[in-house]
Amino acid sequence: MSTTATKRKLTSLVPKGSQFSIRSTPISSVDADYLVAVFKKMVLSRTLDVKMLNLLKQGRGHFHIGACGQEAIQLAMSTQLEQGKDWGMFYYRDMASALGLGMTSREMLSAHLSTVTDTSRGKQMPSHFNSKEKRIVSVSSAIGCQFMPGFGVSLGAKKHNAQEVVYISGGDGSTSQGSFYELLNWATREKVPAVIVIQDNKYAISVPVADQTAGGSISRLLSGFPNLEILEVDGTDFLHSYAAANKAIERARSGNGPTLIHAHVVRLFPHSSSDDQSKYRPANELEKDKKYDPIDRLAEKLVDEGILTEKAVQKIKDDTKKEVEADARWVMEQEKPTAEEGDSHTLFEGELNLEYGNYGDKGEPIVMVDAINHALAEEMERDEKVLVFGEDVGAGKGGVFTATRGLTERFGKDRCFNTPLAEASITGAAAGLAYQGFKPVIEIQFGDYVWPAMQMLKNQIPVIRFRSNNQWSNPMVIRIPIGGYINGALCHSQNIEAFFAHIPGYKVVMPSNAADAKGMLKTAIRSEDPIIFLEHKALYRQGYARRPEPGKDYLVEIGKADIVTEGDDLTIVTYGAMVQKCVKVAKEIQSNTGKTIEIIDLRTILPLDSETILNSVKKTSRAIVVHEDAAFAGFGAEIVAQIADECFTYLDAPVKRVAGKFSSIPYASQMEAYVLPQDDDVRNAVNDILSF
Ligand SMILES: Cc1ncc(C[n+]2csc(CCOP(=O)(O)OP(=O)(O)O)c2C)c(N)n1
Ligand SMILES: [Mg+2]
Repeated sequence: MSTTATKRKLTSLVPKGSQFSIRSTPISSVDADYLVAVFKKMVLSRTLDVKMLNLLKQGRGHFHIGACGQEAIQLAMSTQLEQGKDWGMFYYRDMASALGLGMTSREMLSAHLSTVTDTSRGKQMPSHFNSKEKRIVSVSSAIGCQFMPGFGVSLGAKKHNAQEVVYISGGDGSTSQGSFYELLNWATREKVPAVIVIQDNKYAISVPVADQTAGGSISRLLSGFPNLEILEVDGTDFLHSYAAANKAIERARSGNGPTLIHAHVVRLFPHSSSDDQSKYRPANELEKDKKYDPIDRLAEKLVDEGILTEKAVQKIKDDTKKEVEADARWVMEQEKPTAEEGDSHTLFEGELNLEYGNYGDKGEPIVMVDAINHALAEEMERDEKVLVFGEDVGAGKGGVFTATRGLTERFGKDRCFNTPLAEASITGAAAGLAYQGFKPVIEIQFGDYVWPAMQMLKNQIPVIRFRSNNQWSNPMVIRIPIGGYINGALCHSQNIEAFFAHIPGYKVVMPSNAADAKGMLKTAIRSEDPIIFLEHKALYRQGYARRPEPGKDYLVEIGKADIVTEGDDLTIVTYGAMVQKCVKVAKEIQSNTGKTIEIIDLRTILPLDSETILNSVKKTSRAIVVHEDAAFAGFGAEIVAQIADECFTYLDAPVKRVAGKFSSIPYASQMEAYVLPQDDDVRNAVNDILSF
């Protein structure tokens, strides 16, 4: 460490002439004990980085990604927040942020060594911080995954009116993700209590900022956002960072809206233990960065001010090293999770304690879309935490299919509201609101437009329970109109159940009539898992999908198929809009041949009610699977495989699929009919298999 005699003259990392620059807080106005405590945390973070790298060299652990060089801004933010009240929506480089919010050295080392004391219990890589108690939402590896959930948490904070502040953090590279701009758009529109900190270490792995960001400066790029305060700081200078964090936190706490802090930092270690930065960074640049080591910079100030002596600084480093060594020994003595925990906490493992099947007095016949509307209204009435939002769902239109009509008028626009036209925003906000204890019931306008949300729908929502070892969860309902037969062409006809059936962490539901839709939606809203609720558009107002309206206590169990007709000669497994086709054909066949067909309406795709299917096939010895989506790699393939596995010796005929062609859906009626399964296809298959 340098002495006063060799004091360096560093120019600020903030570019000259920045319009967002802010004055540093004078050291004399900050409590000396606080500064020493911060310094210790900085040293702890660094010591942990070094220790983990050493453990790796010894063959202990598999991976390291560090905060080295970025500790000052992280601690300036996190130590000015209130532990357990404010929120950390971090990324993997935030070790000092996580320590600042109260996570411990033992927790960090436990994550490195995947022991039972790791807060993710070995599910996540190290530095994927997680602590419900400290309100640190389990970090994803996926860049930008924290942004929209961070917005959702801050929207929830605003709804709770709890003066909570949400610290959302990311790297310079992460600002190229669409979700970053989606965050800024909605956060500034809502003036949520968020502090967004971009830790600009000039590289995204090997890609320099100049190749990443238009004009080379993220803060300059954002200057047009209304309600957004932008501050640009030298993030290696603690007191400069402190000033910005202080101002931003104060602004958020007092309800004045979000701040973006553009913090210039240095990445002193390679991107990760899998990287060698000397291959792409010039040696003189690496040397120069070392001069900006935030630990040296703060130490120098503390010594200059007489708050610590150089000896005391050294003692802090030595003592911290001893503590970390002792913690590492302690962690090495902890047990490892069992192999069988490897797929635990994929879904909620407790009891829902719901009573199913209580239809009540039969009401007037009702179409499916109205049944959905009534289920939403009843559940919003029952539980004020239920929020309904999406594109066009709010007052006036009530959704393009009218499923949410009247809800804003009845429950207010705090509970049923329009969102920006951005599916990643809708799903991401829902995730954050769920962490805040709300029950989001969101609408994706068409299944065909679910794809912009896939980062949230694959890497965040279904996996948060698993990766946080059951600390965080995302109970919510994602309603999605799907399906063809409406001249909807390529982008208003898609069937998407097979995609979601392949993602652990969801339940996937697809009702075929109004009563099931109402009962299953109500169950979904009372569930603890994220539920993909697929609504076939062609059924919304279909006469044959009408049912007498069940009462408000009617719940249908998710995961239980319905035997629509019993039969002895053939089993048809189907769901959604195909159920009616099968019922029609079965009736004809029975009246023509006397043969009886057992039709199973799955109602739930995931978890699959294999038991009902297999028992039926063992009874009838013949099976056909009918669905609208393409046969190739469609969901029917799974059902057929299970029948082949379990029922081979019972079968009297091959198991056949009736399904769509492997094609996009065309617009013109004759071509749409050619691509999608028709009554004749079902009839022919039934005749083939019955006569085999
Ligand atoms: C969506 C996504 N794409 C690619 C990656 C692989 N990846 C991991 S870190 C990283 C660079 C991130 O750079 P930056 O945001 O500047 O953060 P830094 O690591 O520099 O702190 C990349 C490309 C990823 N994790 N997620
Ligand atoms: Mg970077």
